[in-house]
Amino acid sequence: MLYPRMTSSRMVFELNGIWDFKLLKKKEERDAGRRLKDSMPMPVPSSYNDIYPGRDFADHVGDMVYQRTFTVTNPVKQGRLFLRFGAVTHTAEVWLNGELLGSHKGGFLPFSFEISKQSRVGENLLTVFVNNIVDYTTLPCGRVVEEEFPGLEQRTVNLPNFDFYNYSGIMRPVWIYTTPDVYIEDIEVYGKMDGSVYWKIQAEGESADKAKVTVRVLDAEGRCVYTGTGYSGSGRVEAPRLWDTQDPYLYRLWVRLQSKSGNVDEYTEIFGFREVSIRDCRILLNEKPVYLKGFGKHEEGGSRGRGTDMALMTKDLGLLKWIGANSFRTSHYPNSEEMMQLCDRMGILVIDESPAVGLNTGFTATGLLGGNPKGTWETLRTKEHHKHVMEEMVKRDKNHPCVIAWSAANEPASQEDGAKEYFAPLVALTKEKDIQKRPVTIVTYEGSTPKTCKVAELCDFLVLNRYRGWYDTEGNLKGAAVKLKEELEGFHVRCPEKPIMLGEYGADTIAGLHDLNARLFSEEYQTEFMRAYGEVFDSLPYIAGEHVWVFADFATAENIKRVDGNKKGIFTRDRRPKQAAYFLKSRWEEIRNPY
Ligand code: BDP
Repeated sequence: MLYPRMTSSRMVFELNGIWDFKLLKKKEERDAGRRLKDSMPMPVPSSYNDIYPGRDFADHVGDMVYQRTFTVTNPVKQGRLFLRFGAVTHTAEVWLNGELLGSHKGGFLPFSFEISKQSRVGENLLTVFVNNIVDYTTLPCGRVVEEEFPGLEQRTVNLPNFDFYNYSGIMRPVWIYTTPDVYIEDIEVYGKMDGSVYWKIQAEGESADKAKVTVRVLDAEGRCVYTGTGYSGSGRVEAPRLWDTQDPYLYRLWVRLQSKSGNVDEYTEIFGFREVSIRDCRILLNEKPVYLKGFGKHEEGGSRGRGTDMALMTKDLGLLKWIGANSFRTSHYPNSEEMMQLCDRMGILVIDESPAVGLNTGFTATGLLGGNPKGTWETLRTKEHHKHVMEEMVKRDKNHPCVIAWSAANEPASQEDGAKEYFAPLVALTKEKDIQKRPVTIVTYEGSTPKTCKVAELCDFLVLNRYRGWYDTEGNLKGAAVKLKEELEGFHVRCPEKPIMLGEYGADTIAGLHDLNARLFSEEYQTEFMRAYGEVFDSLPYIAGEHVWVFADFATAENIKRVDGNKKGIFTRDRRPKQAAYFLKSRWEEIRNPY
């Protein structure tokens, strides 16, 4: 799916800014064709939750509505017009001038509608109904519970099956953009180490299959280094400058499509020449082993919640560089497109994770919110949606050189019967859709051991989340290290060829709390925790990476295991370093790649 870009044949207009907003009561009457009454101003993009005070406001369960007008001018009406959302969490129903355009399910991926017919020159009324419920059909998963207390009104509560606040709303940018009648719908481009470049163009419009396609590969200075023709094909660039973490050199594929009737569409897609592979317990970038150093990372902070914030995302990647990290996992949902573009540019490796978190009816990270005694895979109804989401994610992110692997899920019930049957088709589909055949993984939790895990063989590399020394063996890091090592050895025996990395390990830490005896919650304990895990990794040659949980403190649902959110951040929520940041910085600066 192409990012909206201005080209010689396309105009792009942002619809970001202050929209009208209203929370809707159950069964409240709606009229998408009229201006909202009693609305409040709401910034887009942002999560709506923390913008105004009030617990009922922030924790609203169900529907809300966003509305705005925009003006279309005559020149804009010449070609085709599209409306595109970066992400609306979790479902959106979109109306223009009182006509339903369509709906979209899944809160972290883009979608668009053609509005050539429904839009008019002059003022247009755009209305978006948003629903934020998570249940056994959505990704992420949750439960809806009707709470009843004598003498009180019934109350609907939505219990997330995951450990992050259920931020929602129009969280990423909104645009309208034009294209000619016959236009480029999608581009796939892959550059390999030997300079071979493969492309595939998808076009739409009358006799689109008869249009003439020209492609050019441009280097970073804009010099043309290859020209080709055809909807799909391959060519070769002499001695390409490869993309890697030290030198994230980017090329562009310029595409020109000329229809039979003579209309021309142009688009330029960014890509890099690089290869990812796996061999002998190693993840290889351009045939050289790369040890992954970094974090699981939430896309959030401050009063905008998960709303796209270019300053915050750039600062975060600057901090990753500062600390000596080279990678992160987009835990637990695809991050914004702008973030992926920035990672391409700054040379940060990304494990791109789907929003499939909480697929576990017997477990949640907080140990409090889950709890359905029935088997996960008989209970959940996410399978078809999950396939759709994996396809959408690959479609959106396929060309990014920064994406080195796909994660199909975080901490599913991978030890339960039915897990293999659930995930095998998803892994196969992901591979089928990705011409680069990037590695696929399923991130597993401690309930899924070397003996009980049912999905290890499906994964190209194993990513394990472990909290020895925190959720068990707490305060006893020597004991924790023994347990951790035993388990890693167990997985290595089971899958001797596969790289193994930690996807999460961490300890809640209150910034400013110091303790000479390195007790739980102190900055010293977090540092010692990192040291203990580091020693285990260093003693096992098949460990291919370490992702600490978590980059920065983050908001969660209210519960007694969280004091003002999850505090396992190496940085605070406002991005100040805790003591362990300096330990990790010196450790990671020592671990040179390739190793
Ligand atoms: C893991 C989850 C992560 C949690 C973390 C924790 O993958 O989302 O935030 O535990 O407990 O189980 O901090």
